[in-house]
Amino acid sequence: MKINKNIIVRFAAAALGLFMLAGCSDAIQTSTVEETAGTDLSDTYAFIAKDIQNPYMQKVYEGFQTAFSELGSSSVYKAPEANTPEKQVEIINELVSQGIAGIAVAANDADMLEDALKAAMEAGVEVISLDSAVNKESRRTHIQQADPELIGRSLVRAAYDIVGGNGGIGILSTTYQATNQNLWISYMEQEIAENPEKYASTPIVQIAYGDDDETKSISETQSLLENPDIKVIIAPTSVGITAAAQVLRETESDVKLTGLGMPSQMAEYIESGICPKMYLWNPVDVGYLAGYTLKALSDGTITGAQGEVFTAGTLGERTVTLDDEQGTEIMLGDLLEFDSTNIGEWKGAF
Ligand code: RAM
Repeated sequence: MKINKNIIVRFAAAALGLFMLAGCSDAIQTSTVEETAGTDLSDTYAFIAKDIQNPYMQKVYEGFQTAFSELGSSSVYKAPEANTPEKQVEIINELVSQGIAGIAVAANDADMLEDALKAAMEAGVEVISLDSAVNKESRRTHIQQADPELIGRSLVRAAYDIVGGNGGIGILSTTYQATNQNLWISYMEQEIAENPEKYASTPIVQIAYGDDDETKSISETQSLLENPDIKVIIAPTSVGITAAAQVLRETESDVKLTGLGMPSQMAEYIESGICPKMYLWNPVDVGYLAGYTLKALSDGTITGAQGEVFTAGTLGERTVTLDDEQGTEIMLGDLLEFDSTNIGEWKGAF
């Protein structure tokens, strides 16, 4: 995968208008899991999040719900209390037994959902993953938020810039099995391995796992701060980055922060300089694209094979492409960079 794609550095008016359109058409409350027992689910599509607490996942569901309201079908939000694959299996089995039309899952493990998702597809349920992929046998295709290689390399380059090439990196990830975070971390390691001279004084010193749980992310950040070699933390998770930012503010630490975060949650830390820059894509659009993809699979417009093309509502034409593991994926697009010059424009968006 090449990394010569443009990062959107400044406020992109067109993109902002687009997601506001997608994100605001339906006001929703998704802090609780929606009940499905006893309902006809033959035209209902489920988004299974990593866990119920995560505000990022709720943003993804906003777009998912908007897609299905445009398409005249129903959607439902399901999530386990904690981000374990076992609980996701229970949710999948329950939805399949209730006759759900399709499932998009942000997986808590690449392989452990395989039996349940294969059984779902055999029962005629359309299955895709988003955010955090399942293996290619367990899905028709995957919704890829932005180029994983670009994400990993951009985060390490940002950390390097923040410490001026002099200071170790601590990573605050999610769970040990999270496929998306692990893929991004592998590209962070590759960026350093391929440029040994540049990163000689900016190694990855330690990787910690906050499990996308605020309390654990706070304590893991405190542990990272006990290591005097760490001068910058990369948190490639919206839950982790906000927890780390709180700790850095409260301890008045000189350690800096970068990662993947939602502008609405991180604006104050970007403005104060704790997190000089961070990245994300449009989470609402991730869910919106997933919704249109599931519908295109149900309609038979696509099967999830490489080269197929369909129209994803206001996002326009999308093509199914090969991913790194010879499964297929549909790329959402741009990696957005946020810093003090543009955070004000984005903080009301997501
Ligand atoms: C967290 C989740 C998710 C990731 C975002 C950026 O909410 O772990 O997987 O994509 O952060």
